[in-house]
Amino acid sequence: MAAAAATFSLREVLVAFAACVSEQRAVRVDPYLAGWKGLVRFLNCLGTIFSFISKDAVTKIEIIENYRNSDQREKYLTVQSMVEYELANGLVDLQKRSKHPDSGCRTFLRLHRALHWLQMFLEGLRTGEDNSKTSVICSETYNASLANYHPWIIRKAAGVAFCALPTRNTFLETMNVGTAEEAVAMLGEALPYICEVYKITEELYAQHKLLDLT
Ligand code: 1PW
Repeated sequence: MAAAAATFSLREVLVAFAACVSEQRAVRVDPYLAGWKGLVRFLNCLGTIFSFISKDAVTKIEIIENYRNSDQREKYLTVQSMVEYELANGLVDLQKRSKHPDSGCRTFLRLHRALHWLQMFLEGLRTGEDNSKTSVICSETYNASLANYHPWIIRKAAGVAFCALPTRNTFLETMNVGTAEEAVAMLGEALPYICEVYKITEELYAQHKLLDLT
């Protein structure tokens, strides 16, 4: 764990998200998953209490990776091509989860919603006071976003995990980007990329009425 923490830098995550958007404003799946894998490593550095959170993200990443390794891999190159392919071939359960419980569209939507939380959380961290509590920033942003999609039991467990988060400065140092000031500067540089990836995906899902997939 300590060795992983020493070599891991949150910068890798942000570089991956920066590589997501193509010239045609398509969201590339591979760098998106690479960004998420980095996030999972980061969550694991924060302690075992976060493993229930990272476990679900790992499951979702693997489902989409399997599509990327299947015969249909080209269809899953971008989020746009995935949506087009799955909708055109009736591979998405639009009403309720039944024949296609793990469609790419449904699975990706879970990561997309979680990314919104991450975006708000990192923004709160970036603009927060030196001595502000990470646990408060984390739970406020969670309650305003992802919590709306979670049942009570998960909200409760998440709340317990957040209490274990260190103070803002320690947290910024865990990112392994340098000093707290350097980490804040990196966030300022990188957050617009995450916002862009989020915005494009949100618009695509809204356009196809996929934002409520169960
Ligand atoms: C320190 C801040 C880091 C933010 C990382 C964001 C990771 C978010 C993952 C939250 C997962 C909580 C536990 C699992 C819940 C699932 O039920 C839920 N999954 C997600 C990603 O929200 C919904 O998936 P499901 O049950 O509809 O397949």
